[in-house]
Amino acid sequence: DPYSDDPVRHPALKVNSQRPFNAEPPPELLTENYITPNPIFFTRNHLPVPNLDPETYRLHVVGPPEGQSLSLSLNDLYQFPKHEITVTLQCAGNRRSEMTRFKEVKGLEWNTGAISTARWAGARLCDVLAKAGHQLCETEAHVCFEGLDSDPTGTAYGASIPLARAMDPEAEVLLAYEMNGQPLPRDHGFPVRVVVPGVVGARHVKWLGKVSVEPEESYSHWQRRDYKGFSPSVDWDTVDFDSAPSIQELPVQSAITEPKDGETVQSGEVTIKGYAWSGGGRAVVRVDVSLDGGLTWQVAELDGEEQRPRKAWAWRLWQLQASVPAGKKELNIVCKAVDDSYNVQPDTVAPIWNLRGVLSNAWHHVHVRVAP
Ligand code: MTE
Ligand code: MO
Repeated sequence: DPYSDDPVRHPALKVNSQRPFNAEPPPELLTENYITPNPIFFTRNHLPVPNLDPETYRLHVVGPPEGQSLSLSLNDLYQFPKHEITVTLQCAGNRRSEMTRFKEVKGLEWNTGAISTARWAGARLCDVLAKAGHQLCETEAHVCFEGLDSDPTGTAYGASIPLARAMDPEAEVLLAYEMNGQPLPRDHGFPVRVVVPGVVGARHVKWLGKVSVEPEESYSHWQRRDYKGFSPSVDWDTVDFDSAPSIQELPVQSAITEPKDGETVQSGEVTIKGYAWSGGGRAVVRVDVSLDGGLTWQVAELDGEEQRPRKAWAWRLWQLQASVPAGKKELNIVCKAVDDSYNVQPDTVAPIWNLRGVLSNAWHHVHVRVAP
C-alpha cells in the first residue's frame, strides 16, 4: 500500500477520499478563525504523501544557458530574504457538490470547505529565479514546477504559471517552508511548496523538487487535461482540453458557513456567517445576504484583515445579525460577494455547469427552519 506512510490526520476533517487523502474542515470550524489552524486546513492530494528528509532535501532550479542551475538545500533557501504573507488557497473543485446536484460531474464531492487561509513564509520565487540568472525577457515563457510525489509509473505531480507572474515581485509568489509559523505539515508539502497568491490551488505545487523555465506550459496532466473550464454544452465525447486555457486566477466566491443547511434557528434574531474571496488579488468590497431566496438583501459586516489593493490575497470573513421576519417557518438564506472589479457571482449553477465541476461559484443557499 503506497499510502501506508501517509501522516495521521485531524479527526474533525470530513474525508472525501482516503487514498489519496482529500478532506475539508466542517463549515463551522472553517470560519471560527481568520487563519485556518494547520491541522484542519483542507487537504487535496492526488498521490501518496512523500516522506522527505530535510537534511538531504534539494530543490533543483534549472538555469538559462547563460546562467547557472542551482541545487538548493533548505539552508540555502533560508539565505534568501524571508517573505511572509497571508494567502487563501482554494481548490478549483470547491463547492463541486452543488454542481453535481444539478447534473452529474466527474470529481471529488467537495462542499464549501475546499478553501483555507494561512500565513506562508519562504523565499520569493523571483529572487531564486534571479539567482539562477533568469530574467523576464521571454514574456511568453512559463515556470514549471514538479512535485516529489509520484504515481506507480513514476509520473510526478506538476503544474506551471506564466513567467511574468513568477518574476513580478508584486505578485509575491513564494517557495514556502513555513505555514503559520511552523515547518510545513507533511500533507501541505513538507519541506517546500509553491504559493501563488490569487491563483487556483492546483498551481501551488507541494513537495517541490524541480523548477524550470520553459517555452510552453507544463505538460503535466493537471495542467493540460484537467483544471479547465468549459461550456455547459460540452460533454466527455466532445471535450477538447486544448481549446480552453488552464485555470489561473479564480473568480469571486463566497459561502455561508453558519447556520448549516437543514438546521433549526430560533425566531427573533439569526446570526449568519461565512467567507468571501476573489482571485488575482481583487479585494472583496461587499457581501449581500438575503433571507428570502434573493428577493430582498442586506449588507453583511466584513471581518478579518484589511486587504491591500491589487494584493488582496486572503479572504474576508463576514457576518450579519438579522431579525427573522415574524411568522416565517422557513428561511432560504443566500449570499453573494462583489469584488473591486465589480465582478459578481452568478445566481444559479445551470449557466456555469461544466463536466469537471470546477469554478462552482453560484449564489450559496442555506435552507433552515424557524423554531415555533
Ligand atoms: N502538489 C503536489 N505535489 N501534489 C498534489 O496532489 N494538489 C494540488 C496542489 N498542489 C497537489 C499539489 C491541488 S489540486 C490543490 S487544491 C492544492 O495543492 C491543495 O493544497 P493543500 O492540500 O495544502 O490544501
Ligand atoms: Mo485542487
